[in-house]
Amino acid sequence: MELSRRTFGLGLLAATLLGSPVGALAQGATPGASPDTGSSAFDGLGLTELRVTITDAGYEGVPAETAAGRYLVTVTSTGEMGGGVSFMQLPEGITVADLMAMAGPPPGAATPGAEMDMASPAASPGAAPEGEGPGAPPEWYYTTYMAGGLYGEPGTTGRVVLDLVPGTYAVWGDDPTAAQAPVEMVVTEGGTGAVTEPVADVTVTEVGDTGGFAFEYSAELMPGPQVIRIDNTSTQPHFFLLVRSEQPITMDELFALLESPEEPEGIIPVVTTATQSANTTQWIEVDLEAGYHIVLCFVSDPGAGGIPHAFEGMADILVVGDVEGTPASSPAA
Ligand SMILES: [Cu+2]
Repeated sequence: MELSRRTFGLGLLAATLLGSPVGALAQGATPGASPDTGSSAFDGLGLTELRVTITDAGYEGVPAETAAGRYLVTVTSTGEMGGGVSFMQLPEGITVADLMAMAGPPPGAATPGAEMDMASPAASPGAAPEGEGPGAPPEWYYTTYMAGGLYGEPGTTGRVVLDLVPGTYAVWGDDPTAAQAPVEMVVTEGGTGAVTEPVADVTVTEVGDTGGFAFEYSAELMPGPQVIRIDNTSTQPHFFLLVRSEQPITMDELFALLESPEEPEGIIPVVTTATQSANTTQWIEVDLEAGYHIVLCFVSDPGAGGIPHAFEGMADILVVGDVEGTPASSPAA
């Protein structure tokens, strides 16, 4: 499973955080994403609502057809594993079945011990497979419309505001190896819902072109609840993975962690969006503790041998709030 995630462009840190028992354990020990409190900064905007439940087998609440427009998507994860809800348009001739096959057979799948070999440093994200190799996303992945979405840790509810334009979508886990079966959803013309813009506390702009990408921040992230707007103005799709580090961490230590075959310790999931294509915007809400945070994107760059964006500039360490003199793991005052 991690093998396929890796060949799809995810590092071990992400593979560990996205749906592994370790991520779930960390989540249970020290909640990152907040349990549903019932209220939301997105309330009262008059947006069309879509409530999606992630189970270990698939999705509930995804309509076969819905009208184009701006949506408030509430994602509730009730299974043991968690999973993603990603809204990705399928190009003509591509079906949801094709989607799950697009990772291809894992290289060396027939070789006993292949999984162990993949855990060696030589197979780290820094030595990512070629963009055109088996398991690389297909070309259309970089041009199709992806509205974004949210990853749901087990037992949590999260909200995201995104735009659904007309077309045939796969609602899926943002990962060909995800446990959840993808669902097809047709978005028709003529939505009449509101197109209100949520008020954002911080805008994160994803910038760059093949070979170099970055997250730019309009303001510092602060402890407490806030809305983050994410604009992708770059030339490739991205996701926004935010985790908290219980210990202070440097960029050198972060990259050592990304290269390491060891499972990371003291890394608490906070929020992970589904992948959004170029020229899209989505809004998420987070409730942050003070402390060291890490922002990453692992979409692979086909123009640079399939290297994950994290190694092309999309890796940041953000100090949220005042952590001087207090352990980074302390709750926000
Ligand atoms: Cu990216």
